[in-house]
Amino acid sequence: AQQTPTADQLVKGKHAKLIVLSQRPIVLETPFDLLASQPERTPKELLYVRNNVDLPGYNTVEGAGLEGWTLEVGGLVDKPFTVEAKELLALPQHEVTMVLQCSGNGRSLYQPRPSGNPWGRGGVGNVTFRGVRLKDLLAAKGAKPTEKALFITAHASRQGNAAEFVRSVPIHALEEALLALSMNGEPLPAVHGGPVRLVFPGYFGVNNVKWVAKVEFTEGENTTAEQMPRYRVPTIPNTHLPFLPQEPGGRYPYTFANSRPNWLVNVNSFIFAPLEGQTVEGPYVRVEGVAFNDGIVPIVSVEVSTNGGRTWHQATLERTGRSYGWVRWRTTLYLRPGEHQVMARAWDAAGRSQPLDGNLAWNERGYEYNGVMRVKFTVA
Ligand code: MSS
Repeated sequence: AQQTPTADQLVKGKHAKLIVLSQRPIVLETPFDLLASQPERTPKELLYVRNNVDLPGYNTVEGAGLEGWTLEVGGLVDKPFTVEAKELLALPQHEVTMVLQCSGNGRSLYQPRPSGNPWGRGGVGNVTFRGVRLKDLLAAKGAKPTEKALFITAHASRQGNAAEFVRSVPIHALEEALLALSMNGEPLPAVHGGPVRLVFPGYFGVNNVKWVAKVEFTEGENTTAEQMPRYRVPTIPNTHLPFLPQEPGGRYPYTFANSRPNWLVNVNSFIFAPLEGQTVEGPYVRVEGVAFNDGIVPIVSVEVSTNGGRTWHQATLERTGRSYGWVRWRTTLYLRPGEHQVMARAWDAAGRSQPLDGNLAWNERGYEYNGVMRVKFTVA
């Protein structure tokens, strides 16, 4: 029988305990206890990997050479241009800490199980990217998107015969779009898109195109598979319904008109302590975790419940204000010896929160799960 290679064998420098969801393309999930062990920032050894398309030779957490890498900027822009990646080093650098989360994160919590990689909750991390803002590059080159440009469409490199990987996001994302050259203060790991990745803070993982080779301003969304029918959820367009609930297990005839892409990250929170199945000392029990949204408005509260959601108790947020990174929260509960279940639910300033029953958002590919997390543990 063939042995499944471990994560560190598939990607040099990754923690051996990352869960191999797929070898080709490479998909590695961060075990939840390891994610929780680094509540401030997710180190490169632990950060999940999701490739739809592998780039041959880029399976390492080491940086990738800038030499010879070029970026083409075109489409609906008054002055298309090509730039050498190393020229980016001479432009003003900007830093952003953001949640990088696969839109399939939490998929295995949907019932029945949708198609796709069976992510638990470990397809996520909190990382700091540094690089050049796309708008600063445009300004430096004296180029402007035309009025017809409604989307930014990014293409990954096809070197080594890689299949195409293309994603489009709304032009609004130009405000924060960053051509990232480093992550967590080190050269951007090759497996995470080095030497250059176009990141969109507040947007789901899929939109953050690794190994970016071409950026186009376009009138419409791209029509390749990663934009349609994949990475979308059913909705009623031009309404503010976040998703159109489906009969779990059913099929949906995705079109541009009856669905929307996995763009903005929805409100979510995770409980990092206690962990599922743990036994902790009582009666005072520290409960903590993280919460995040799309960064457009602040997270304003996280509440926890130990009675199945009948009553809720406010946790303390580590900081306030808008953020693309996650915010830590904590509280102390008084609990009797025995078994308990704690739930956590985040709210943002726009009144957006998480469904108690995450299955409400069931969709056939299992995207955008943000149901309230429940953890069972024992107080000694
Ligand atoms: N990019 C490219 N180039 N390719 C691929 O495949 N994928 C996606 C992004 N980008 C890709 C890209 C996805 S899908 C995700 S999540 C992300 O990425 C991840 O990241 P990392 O770094 O972690 O690996 Mo889902 O929504």
